[in-house]
Amino acid sequence: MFDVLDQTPGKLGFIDAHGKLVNELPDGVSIDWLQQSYQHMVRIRQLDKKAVALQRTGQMHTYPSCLGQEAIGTGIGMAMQDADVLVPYYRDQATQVLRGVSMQQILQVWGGDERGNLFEGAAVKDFPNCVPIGTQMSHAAGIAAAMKSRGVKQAVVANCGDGATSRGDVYEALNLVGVWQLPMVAVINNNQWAISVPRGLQTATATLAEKALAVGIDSIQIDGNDVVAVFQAVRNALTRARSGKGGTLIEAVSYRLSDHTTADDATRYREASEVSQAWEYDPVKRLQTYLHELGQWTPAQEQSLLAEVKQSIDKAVADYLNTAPQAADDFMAYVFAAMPQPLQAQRERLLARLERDNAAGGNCDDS
Ligand SMILES: Cc1ncc(C[n+]2csc(CCOP(=O)(O)OP(=O)(O)O)c2C)c(N)n1
Repeated sequence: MFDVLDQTPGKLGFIDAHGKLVNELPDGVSIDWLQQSYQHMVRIRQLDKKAVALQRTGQMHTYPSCLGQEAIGTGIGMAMQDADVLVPYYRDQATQVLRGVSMQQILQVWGGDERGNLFEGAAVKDFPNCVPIGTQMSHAAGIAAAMKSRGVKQAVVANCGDGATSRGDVYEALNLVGVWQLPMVAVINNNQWAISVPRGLQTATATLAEKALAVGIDSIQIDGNDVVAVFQAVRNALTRARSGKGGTLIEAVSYRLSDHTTADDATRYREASEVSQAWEYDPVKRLQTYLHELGQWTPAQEQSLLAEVKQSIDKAVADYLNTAPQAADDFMAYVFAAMPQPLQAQRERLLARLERDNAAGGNCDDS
């Protein structure tokens, strides 16, 4: 069962689990690039830890951790251009922050405040977080179709988990990408588990990348814990997509080191030995080891990075906790350009009821 994280021959990788170079680094991957990517992965790991702590102390709703997936999100974000569009799933925090979404906005979304999904201040035009499994793939194919019909040199990146590949939406989207040659890069974050369902019970194929054969698009399986492999595969796929050569499916092999969400307890269905084995493939540690052995990352640099990251996360948390609550009727505001009459009537009833409850001292009257 747990054999997919080893170095499968043919899987694209540059820096292995021990922090050793196994392939020549691609163009554009300098020491500075590696240090930036490393720093970002550390930032996201710390943000993730803080989000879980906020949930445990009643200051955050259900949160999907991206622990162990930092290289996937970072590699994608480093490869995308501003004009490209990200259609994320709920473990894409690392890409979103690289795309200009603030850490406060990330916390806001998972704190139940949809205004975090407006991404105010971000230069890019990405899509909001998607919780229904796999639906973002169809949205992305639609956006890619619009780009193609407008003749613009842009591409879409959409991500999903391994479990999502068992959903019709994902096949339908990929089929469209193939038949219409759409500029879309689909990344499967294969973290081995769909809540308690292991990868082996999701699908009978040997790899998830080979699902691309059925729809006639290019595909590649990569080491999803190697930020360089993710960057190189996504950058190549984006270049192909922007130049009219169609879509690519990338299977990024990784492992979910956390519970599925803060509402889950993975110890009920997963062996501790499997998780500790997976930690040996930690994407953050391997890049640190590589840089350290080159003399390009010191304990002093690590300390100052952690101090700087702590300061920026503390500020994001304070801003998140101090944000005035969202208006109660806000959730009705974004679906229709002009609110239909029945919804307008419901909105008025809601507002009248809140006014009544407030006048009664905040007691909710369910009658
Ligand atoms: C359409 C739909 N069905 C079911 C769910 C409940 N659900 C939430 S996460 C999840 C598993 C997803 O697994 P995977 O695609 O592998 O992504 P991962 O969470 O492991 O990253 C399910 C079934 C949902 N959110 N949407």
